[in-house]
Amino acid sequence: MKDKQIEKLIKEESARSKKVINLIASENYVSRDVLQALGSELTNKYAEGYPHKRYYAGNSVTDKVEDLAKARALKLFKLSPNSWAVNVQALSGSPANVAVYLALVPTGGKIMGMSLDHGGHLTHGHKVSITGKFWKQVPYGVDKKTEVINYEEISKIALEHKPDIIVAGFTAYPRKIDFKKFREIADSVGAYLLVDMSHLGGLVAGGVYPSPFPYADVVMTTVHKTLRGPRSALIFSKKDSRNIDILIDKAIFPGMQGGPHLNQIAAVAVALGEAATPAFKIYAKQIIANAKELSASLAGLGWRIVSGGTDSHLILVDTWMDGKGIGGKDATDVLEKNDIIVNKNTIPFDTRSPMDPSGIRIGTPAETTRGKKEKDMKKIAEKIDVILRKEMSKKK
Ligand code: DSN
Repeated sequence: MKDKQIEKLIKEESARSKKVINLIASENYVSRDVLQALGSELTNKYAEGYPHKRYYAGNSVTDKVEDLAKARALKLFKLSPNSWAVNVQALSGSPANVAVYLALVPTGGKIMGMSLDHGGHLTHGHKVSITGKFWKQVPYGVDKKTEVINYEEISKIALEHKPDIIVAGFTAYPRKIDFKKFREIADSVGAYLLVDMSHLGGLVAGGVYPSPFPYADVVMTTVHKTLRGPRSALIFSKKDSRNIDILIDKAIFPGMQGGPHLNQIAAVAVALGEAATPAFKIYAKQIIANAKELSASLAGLGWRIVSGGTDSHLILVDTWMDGKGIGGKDATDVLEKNDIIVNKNTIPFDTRSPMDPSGIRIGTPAETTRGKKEKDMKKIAEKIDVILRKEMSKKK
């Protein structure tokens, strides 16, 4: 590169990321092909609008890129273009969720989503997010005793508040979601069902996590987590007389965004092609096997795992353990000093603050991409245990 300052920083980040054990549940390592597409000339082109209906001339090639990304997205999740549409222009997960609400929920309407401290996302209606300012959140959480979703409770809340849309899908909930039950609850109050499978896209594509498509009206996923692609999002909508797909296209452009990032869309197409291979199915299976091993090993070493385990790529560890352990911030900091990267995270019914919560969130997609298996997870659990206990003994 001619820009030596930025070149140096890119190299530094590359070296940092290679040196550490990366357990951020929402991160991954993309292929060279994805990087190449991201760094391509496609970044130069303005293509406001949608394929074959653009506002600028010169889009004969970009139309093919976007058509290909859409076709691959539908094929990966075994969706017929007659029944499902997909929008590939959302820049990332948060704007994708906002676009869905903009399309389907009147301003001031109700979004029923999981509370942040129970594993939901800011864009599920939290008050600090635009989604909590333009719409009103009806929060739900997990059961205090089991720390898993109690569908009867969710049903009661829905009947009481009559939300316009119910969001199923989370950033820090480790268990399987019963999408059928969510459908029944949504039907009981006439609400749309949005499944935010941002964390789960690669697991659903790999066939190792239940598919939400038989039940949802809209399914959103980011591409950069378990799907191992560039930062981006896909919004799938059921095609029927409600015209959800048309409303969502309009919400993305011209509602919220301008020119799509065609280099990003090309990289999405590359990642979707990779996710359709048999090797990806093996990868997805290994992500979960690794998470289960990490969870069991940490539990065996005396750490409390929220909900007692995991069915997915992530686990929540209660490091604080009612004052007998270590706070989430201290745990994250000391692990980083030892080249293990996790994020501090609230646990359900947390009495501590989000800046220093009671737990950490740990995920296996990134290290599984690097070829780690169950035996490596055992060693990682032992390392985490030694580091945290040493820090705890210093604080006594
Ligand atoms: N920041 C993402 C995560 O880590 O889950 C969600 O937006």
